[in-house]
Amino acid sequence: MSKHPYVPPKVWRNDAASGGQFASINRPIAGPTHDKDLPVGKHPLQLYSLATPNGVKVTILLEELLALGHSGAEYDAWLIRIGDGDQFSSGFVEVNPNSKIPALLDRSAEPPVRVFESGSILLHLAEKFGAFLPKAPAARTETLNWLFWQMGAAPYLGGGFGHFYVYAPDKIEYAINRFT
Ligand SMILES: N[C@@H](CCC(=O)N[C@@H](CS)C(=O)NCC(=O)O)C(=O)O
Repeated sequence: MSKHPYVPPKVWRNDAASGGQFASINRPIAGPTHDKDLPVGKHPLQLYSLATPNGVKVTILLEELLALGHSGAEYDAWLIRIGDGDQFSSGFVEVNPNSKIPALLDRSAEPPVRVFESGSILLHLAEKFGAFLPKAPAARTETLNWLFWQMGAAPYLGGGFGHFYVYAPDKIEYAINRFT
């Protein structure tokens, strides 16, 4: 719980106890907390993810590609339990230094290409398979408009609203109104 009235300190320090339900994730520092390699399966695409709204974007695209007949989109899906800190393993941090799912390792290239940020993964897959991203300039731009909107605007505002409305230990009218 935060203290009232809250006066922001001159130098902010991480106080994990004030982090509410998500204190164990979204660490304000980078780097691995433990040494552990990621598992690798038999397919060229290795997906390290979890069924959150950011995670499912990638799984949906992979399944749509497979449904269209792109057999190269076969993938191994590995569960990353963010509540247990799997995103802070040395292996995961090598694929995404920002320690967030989804992350993809494209082993069809040599050396393998790491891809993180769900939007970057969607673009990588769309370009790799020549699908779901029109070639005509205007249509391509319109698609990218919405790709960037769903990366930069929708999760920030929707996530911010949900966080302050439901999860925040204190209900802050200003924050709720702003994100709504
Ligand atoms: N902008 C990123 C957001 C990814 C993200 O926030 N992932 C969350 C789950 S939805 C996560 O892995 N959180 C773990 C943590 O922050 O420690 C993307 O679109 O890939």
